[in-house]
Amino acid sequence: MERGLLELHEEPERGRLIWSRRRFLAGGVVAGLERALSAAIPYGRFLPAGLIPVALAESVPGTVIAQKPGLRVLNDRPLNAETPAHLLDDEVTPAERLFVRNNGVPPAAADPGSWRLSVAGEACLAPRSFSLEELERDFRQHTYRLQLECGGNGRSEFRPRVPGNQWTTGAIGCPEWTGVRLKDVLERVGVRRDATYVAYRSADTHLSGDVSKDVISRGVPLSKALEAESLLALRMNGDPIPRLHGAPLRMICGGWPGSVSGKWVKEILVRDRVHDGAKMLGNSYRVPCRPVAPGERVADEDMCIIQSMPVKSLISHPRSGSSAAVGRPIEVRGHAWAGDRAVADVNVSVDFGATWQPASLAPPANRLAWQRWRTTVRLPGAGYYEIWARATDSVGVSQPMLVPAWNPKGYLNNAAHRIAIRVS
Ligand SMILES: Nc1nc2c(c(=O)[nH]1)N[C@H]1C(S)=C(S)[C@@H](COP(=O)(O)O)O[C@H]1N2
Ligand SMILES: [Mo]
Repeated sequence: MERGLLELHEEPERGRLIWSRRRFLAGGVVAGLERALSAAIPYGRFLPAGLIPVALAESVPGTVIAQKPGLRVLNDRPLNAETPAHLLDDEVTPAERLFVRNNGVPPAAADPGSWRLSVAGEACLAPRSFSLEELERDFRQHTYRLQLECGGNGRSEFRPRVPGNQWTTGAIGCPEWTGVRLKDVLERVGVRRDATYVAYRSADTHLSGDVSKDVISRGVPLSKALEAESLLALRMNGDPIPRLHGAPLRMICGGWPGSVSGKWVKEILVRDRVHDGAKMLGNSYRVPCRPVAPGERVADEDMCIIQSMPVKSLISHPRSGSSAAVGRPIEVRGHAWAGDRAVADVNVSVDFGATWQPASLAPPANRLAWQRWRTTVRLPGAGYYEIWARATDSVGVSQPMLVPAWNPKGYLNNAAHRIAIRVS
């Protein structure tokens, strides 16, 4: 079972072992932690009261999927699986390391030769359909690396707990997508002046078996759909899109919650209003427009649709829980991303946030692609350490150290990533 970092607080036995009731650090608390970790904590004096060491909170891997060795399955109906951070070290996420988030049952393997995309909706001037061959032949193909992050990535850390897949940090990836620009297709059909939203409908089927129900049908405002990087993708990493990831045709709008990037797309709808398809309303992919108390019930009209995802980073190397030799500098690297924005800097701490050192940060391969960062850290002696990484976006917004604003479905947790390292 998955465990959030905070869950150990709720386990009285372990909690007593770790923290005194008074919740401030007595020397004895660090000693207790050192016993639990079987290691000294050289920076123990900086350990924030109440913080559970990552090494004590990390979960055991669950079941795996054949095509995706190492991924943790969170649910097998519908299939949902996340990628451990150390398997996200590639610049371009390979298919076998991309998380899977299904809301329903994927369609059976489709024949790309007979697949048709219909483009319609009340604000579409000349509705028509396209074969995939027409999309490839009659439109310019564009290739971009685009981040795909589930809006619920990090959900497992919200308290009180919220329903849904208990993602830790692994519902993120940045494959390379090739296809036609949504903009070019919309230009071909023409859109009315009152066009406001562009949405998808897909071929997957509802878990209830009711074929009249859409599993999920979401979209983006016209302005996002018209961006150069918004694609109807036919290929992922140079190959036809894998079945689990939306073969043969998928909408991709990078930097927004993954749910706007429809898989197995059959229809594009140009709407004259905010799209009202499945999972556009209620608590789905919406958060309170203003902060609420944890656990509070929020009225429908006070919920706002998630747009750009917030700034975030991941430590993809070294692997959490690994060991290093005394005196050896350690290369630390990962990726950082910031939704529609770029990342401005990434800082790393090895002393529980007392001091930070800047990492070098590469520019994105293109807009909406994650950015590689790296640095070298020195750990002063044997013992237990945590490496923390924290990114800041182009307008100066940083990741929080703690879980941000609670919301009913547990979206947008961009708290800084922490890994455990033992030096011996
Ligand atoms: N048709 C369809 N599209 C979908 C989904 C789905 O269940 N059905 N899941 C969405 C969600 S919530 C996410 S996070 C991404 C996940 O993409 P992936 O499974 O390729 O990683 O696809 C989105 N597109
Ligand atoms: Mo998602």
